Amino acid sequence: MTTTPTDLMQPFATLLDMNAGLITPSGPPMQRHLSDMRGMYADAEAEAALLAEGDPLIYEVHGVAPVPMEVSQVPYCTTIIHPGRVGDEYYMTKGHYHAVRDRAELYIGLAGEGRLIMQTVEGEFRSLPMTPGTLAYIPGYWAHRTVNVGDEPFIFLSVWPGDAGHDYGTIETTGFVKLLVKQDGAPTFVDNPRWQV
Ligand code: PAN
Ligand code: ZN
Repeated sequence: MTTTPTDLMQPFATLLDMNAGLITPSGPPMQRHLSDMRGMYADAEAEAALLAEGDPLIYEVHGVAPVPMEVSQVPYCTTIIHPGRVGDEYYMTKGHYHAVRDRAELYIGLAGEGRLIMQTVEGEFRSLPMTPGTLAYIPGYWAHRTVNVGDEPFIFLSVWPGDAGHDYGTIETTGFVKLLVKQDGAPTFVDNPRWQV
């Protein structure tokens, strides 16, 4: 029989405000302003104009659970993507692969309307709509980015294996296969001119 470790971790609970996306208690949120994502939006002129106007807050991440980043743990956090666009392109997260490529993740929609876009290194592309209650499963090997296509904050909870890690560099270099832009008033996918395998 497996015995209990002597340095046994204690159970704990935090409180999730499902409408606001806040977790209590939690440390200070991680904030991503446009200046933290330079070059990730296609319209460089629109990006420069917004930076000159005051560098808008694009998204924030709240309450990564204070657990060791080990495979036996399941850290969690909320992401709040504010409504807005850089040119025609909706506000979005940076997006990443997991550093340990086969690690999966669960996204749980809490508020607002978004899209979860995913791709493989070979350029296979998928998109899932996310609204409150959506349980979106991201299998290993799929890079993932979320996009706010509504007029309110788009908020979701993420849960993932603690050793997954984040690889942002690959996406910073190639971007995603498609951009999500507002065209004729509706979210529309267009090819990313900078995509390269
Ligand atoms: C999420 C993301 C979060 C922010 O918790 O880290 O939504 O997006 P970026 O990390 O791409 O900036 C997750 O997928 N964790 O693995
Ligand atoms: Zn992830």
